[in-house]
Amino acid sequence: MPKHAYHGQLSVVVPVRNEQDNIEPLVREIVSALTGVADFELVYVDDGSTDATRARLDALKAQVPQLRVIRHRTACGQSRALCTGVRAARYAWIATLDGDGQNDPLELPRLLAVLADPAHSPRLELIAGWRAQRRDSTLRCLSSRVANAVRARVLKDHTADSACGIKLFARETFLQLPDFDHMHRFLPALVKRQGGEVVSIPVSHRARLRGRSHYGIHNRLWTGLIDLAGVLWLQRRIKLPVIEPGSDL
Ligand SMILES: Nc1nc2c(ncn2[C@@H]2O[C@H](COP(=O)(O)OP(=O)(O)O)[C@@H](O)[C@H]2O)c(=O)[nH]1
Ligand SMILES: [Mg+2]
Repeated sequence: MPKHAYHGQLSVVVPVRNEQDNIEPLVREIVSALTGVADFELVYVDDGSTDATRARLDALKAQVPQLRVIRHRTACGQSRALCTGVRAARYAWIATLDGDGQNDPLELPRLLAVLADPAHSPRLELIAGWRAQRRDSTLRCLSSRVANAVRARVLKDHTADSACGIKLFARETFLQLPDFDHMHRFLPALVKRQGGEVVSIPVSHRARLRGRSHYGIHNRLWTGLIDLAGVLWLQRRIKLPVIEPGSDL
């Protein structure tokens, strides 16, 4: 029996900041991708957007009964927004994807199929998307490739694309992870650190059609290097007990 059983119920958490024109198309795509596949709720976390994101979400709630909206009064970053959504989620398994439409919601049923396969390991706690063909600028693709190579080498997390926005994971697992800004880029290493298994699945990736990216070289590369050192330290400072059978848990 897997530690975190999947019973066909899924919470989809989408962190967004200033994505007004991406809200409606993506909500509709997610609903159509999951209808008949899972019993789902859609939790949008609006991280202090200053555009019409909130108004668009509120307007959609009347039409999409699965939609819940949580709003941070001021921006606290993507990791915190994800965390707020996971805490609020009702179901034991969480899917997340970028709110800008770069991840295709049709990949969600593919990730769920991995989970539904009875042959998967009982310790499988994270299924991570892997953008084999990124649709971003040459500079972004190149910097992502270098960052992924350095991270995989330093952390030995055996993950090709740690920061891919589309992922499926056990809620309880996520809630046990260390909580820091930018932690969402290190989920595979952090899940493995506490004994969970992770698989990467190649997923499609799309160009951003509306709005613009929130990350640049400064907040991706330099912050990323500091975070890498932090995650390495966390990896070295964990001790996982093996609980003796017969213990009164
Ligand atoms: N909640 C929250 N979400 C963010 C923030 N920055 C980016 N995002 C969301 O994270 C996703 C990916 O961001 P994006 O700027 O497209 O990054 P890129 O695809 O890596 O260039 C999108 O859904 C953004 O709306 C933030 O500060 N807070
Ligand atoms: Mg993007």
